[in-house]
This record gives sequence, structure tokens and C-alpha cells, in this order.
Amino acid sequence: MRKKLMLGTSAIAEGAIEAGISYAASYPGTPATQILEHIAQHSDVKAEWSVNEKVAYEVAYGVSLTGRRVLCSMKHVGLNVAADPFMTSAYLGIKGGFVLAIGDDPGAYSSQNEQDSRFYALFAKIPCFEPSDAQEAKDMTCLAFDVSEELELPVMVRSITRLLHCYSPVSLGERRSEKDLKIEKNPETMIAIPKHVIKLHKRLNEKQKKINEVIKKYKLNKIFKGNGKRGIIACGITFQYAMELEEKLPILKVSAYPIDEGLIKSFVKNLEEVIVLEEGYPLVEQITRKIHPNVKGKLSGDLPLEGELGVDPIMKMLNKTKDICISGSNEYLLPRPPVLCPGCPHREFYKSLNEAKPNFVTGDIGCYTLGVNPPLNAIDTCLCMGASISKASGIATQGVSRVAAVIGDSTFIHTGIPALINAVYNKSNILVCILDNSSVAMTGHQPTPSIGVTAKGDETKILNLEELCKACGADSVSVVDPYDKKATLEVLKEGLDKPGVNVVIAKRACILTAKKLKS
Ligand SMILES: Cc1ncc(C[n+]2csc(CCOP(=O)(O)OP(=O)(O)O)c2C)c(N)n1
Repeated sequence: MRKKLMLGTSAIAEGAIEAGISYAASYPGTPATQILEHIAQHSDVKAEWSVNEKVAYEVAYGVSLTGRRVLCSMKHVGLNVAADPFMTSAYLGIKGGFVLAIGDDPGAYSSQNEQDSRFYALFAKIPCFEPSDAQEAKDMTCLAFDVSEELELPVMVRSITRLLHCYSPVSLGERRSEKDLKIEKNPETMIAIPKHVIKLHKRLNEKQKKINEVIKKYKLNKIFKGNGKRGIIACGITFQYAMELEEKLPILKVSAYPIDEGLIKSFVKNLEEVIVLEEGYPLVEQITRKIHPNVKGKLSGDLPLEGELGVDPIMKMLNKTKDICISGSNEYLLPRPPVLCPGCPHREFYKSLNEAKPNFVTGDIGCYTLGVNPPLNAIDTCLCMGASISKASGIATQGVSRVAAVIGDSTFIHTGIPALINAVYNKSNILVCILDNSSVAMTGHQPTPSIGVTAKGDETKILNLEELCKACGADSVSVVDPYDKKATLEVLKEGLDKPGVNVVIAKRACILTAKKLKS
């Protein structure tokens, strides 16, 4: 057995490789990005960066339809984008094992919110595994493929930044062989049209009992005996927090959902106080409150509802002096907020945009969001990926003039293109600025379709953004180098004053990528 020190992301990737996956699809997003990177760079498994999470999910679903195993990974908010195929795929079920690895980000270290994906799994009525360390992340991902095929359902493996971005030792097993290619056709179970939906939903509901049986069979939720009348229900990584406590309290370790209420009942039966630890929203606490009168957690106000939980608030709640300083204790660390790099082309673009004096600037998500910081103060709103152009259109419908939308190249391809078509179709008067730095810089310089390289490093066709915007019907499309201040200012001023949908593509490679290309 090989033992290696690895990141949680790599552990999940290795679990999938060990399970014999034939393909992996993802769209970058912290903390899940390195799952696909590991597969693409450290194995012979075919892998792709899809243009967004919905597409990644659908590509993965297609692979599963061939009877082969597939891993789809994304960050938590990516699942909002993929929610449409995700929800209905549970009704249809899967063929080859389908595992959805989700990276949640309590503490929003690199995200627009702190949503808890366990609720999505319950919403879709599929099983969700939650490892407590990298070894479990590897083992549970591998097991999730067997469970997926046993239940004919996608299985979610939910983990969080703290686990995914930490190194710990992982023992690797033998890699299993790929599944045989097997194409089946059955309209009643493979086509989600209204006349099949009720039957499909019934089938999904009937699987719920089996999900509980499978979770029991693999002993994913376990009771550890301890001393005293105070017990802990610890979900996922919080099991490690519970182990930090000096006294040996009884622990119910939760690693799989939906959680069997009967198990909680038997655990809390002789306890006077139950502490529920979970990273994310108080899901298990809510259930436990129905069962036991004395529950301490986030809903009781004993632990914070927001931010990463970590160990410190638990120690504080229990009146312990031990200060572990995992999270929140910024007094020990100098803050290091992200900033635009020296020489970043985005900064030069914003200087010109500020000079062009737009009335309102709708921002988007990427390195260029950092234009919000002083001294640039260049953005007035930021919501989610792809929203800049549609928000600008909405503002312009109310007669506000000189509205500019700022969006990166990857974000434009992700969800900006439909918004551009919408703006043209609905006769908006807006300026759309695409900041094309030829990479997905924010998440670690992954390639985009506009540079002609795949996740595996192979050459592929190049998407021409200028031609694309013209084909969408933009009234004007200009390409400028943001380092050329005079030309940039000119097209921005013109674009803000002219009616219609005017597009300015500010094109210059990210300073870090450009450096790498030169060396
Ligand atoms: C739905 C969703 N998926 C993924 C992410 C992670 N993410 C943040 S910004 C970004 C793309 C940034 O690339 P680009 O638009 O090219 O801008 P750059 O960072 O290169 O300036 C991604 C993938 C996210 N925040 N939301």
C-alpha cells in the first residue's frame, strides 16, 4: 500500500482514480479546483475544464450514460449553476457511477457566500458523504462510486476548504479497471418529460429507504463510547475538533446524510446535554432539537452561525483556556487580503474606466473584482458569476445612462454570453467591458477556450471573443490593449456615449501567465 502526504483535493481525485473513473469534468472554483487539476496532471484519466458547472455536470452525466464511472467536481456556488441538471438527474438516476465532489467554503475565504451543499443533497434526495480527513476523503470518494451504482443515483461528497487545502497522509489502494462501455435505451426511465415524472419521482422516493440501509451497511455514521452525560454529534471535519478535547466524551460521528433519526435517538437517550458540531448551516442540530431538549450549537446561540467554526468557539463554549487558533483569531496573524498584482492589466483598465466617468459600474467575479478596493474604487456592485451584463441591462431599463459592465474572459464564457445576447435582444444601452487576460487568473491560471489549450495541456481550437460578440449582435466591438491608456480611454468614452450595446475587449495576458510563457 502506498502512503503519501497529500491535499484533501488530491485525496478525492485519488479516490476517483482508484475507483476506475473514465472521465472527470469540472469548472474551476476554490476550494475544489485542484481535484480536476490532480486528475489532469497526475493520471492518464481523460479530464476537461468545462465552460461552466452546468455543462460540466451534463458532460459527466453523458459519461455515466455510457456505463462508465465519472467524477464531476465544483465549488459550492457552482452547484447553483448546475442545479437544473443536478435535481433532475436524481429522478432519472445514473448508469455508470457518478460522484459529485463539492467544495464548500465556510468562512468564505474565496467565495461569494457560505451556502451548505448538504441541503442540496437532501433537496435532490441523494446521499451525501462528508469526510473528516484526507484519508476518509479518498476512501469515501472511492466507496461513493459503488454506492452510486448500487442505488443508481449520483452521490455527493461534500468537504470544506480546511480539509481540501490541508496536507495529511493518505494510504492509496489498487486502481480498479474501467467499466465496460454499455449503452442502454429506456425512454420511461431515461427521458424526463411530464408523462414520466410522477413515476420517476416515486422511484426516487422508494430509493430513500435503501439509501438509509446502504449508509448503515457501510457504517458511515458511528457512535464512539465515552464518559459522562454530555455528548457530541460531530459532522465531517468537526470530528477532528471533538478529538481536540481532553476529556473522552461520547461522540456520534456523522459522515453520511440523510442521517437516520433513530441513530440520533439512541445516541442521545442517556445524555443530559448534546453538543452539535457542524461546518455550515445547523442541519443536524435542527434534527437533534426535535429529539432532545438540551442541545447546544449554532441555533442555541452557543456557537456562531456565520463563518468557519474551527476549534476556538468550541473551546470558548466549554470554558476551556486552550487556544488552538485555527480560525478567526486574526490577532495572531497579519491580514493579507488579495490585491491586484504589480503590472496587472486590470489595474490599467480601471484607471482608464474611472477617467471615462461611467454613472454606474456593474462588476463580476474574478481577479478584476479587486478593482473594488482603494484607490481604484471602480465597481459599484458584485453579485455572482455572469451577472454584470444582465445587471447593467436592468439598470439601463430605468433610463440610467453610461452604465458599464465589467467581466473577465472566463466569466464571460461561463454565463456572460446569454446576458450579452439578452442585452442586444432587449435593446439595452450599455457598455460591456471584457477583461481578457487569457486565463482564469483568480483560481490559479487555468486555461480558457480563448487560448486554445485543454486541461490535459493539448492544443485545441481557439474561441475568438471579438467574432463571438459580433455574432451576438453587439453594435460595436473594439479590442484594445489596457496598457495603451490613450486608446483605451477613447473607446471607453465612445462606448459609454453611443446608444446600443457596445463591447470593449481589453486584451492583455495576466502578468503572471505572461511571465511563465516567457520563461
Ligand atoms: C459559480 C462560480 N463558479 C466558480 C467560481 C470561482 N471563480 C471565481 S472568479 C472565476 C473566474 C475568473 O476568471 P476570469 O473571469 O477570466 O477573470 P480573472 O480572474 O482571470 O481576472 C472563477 C472560476 C465562482 N466564484 N462562482
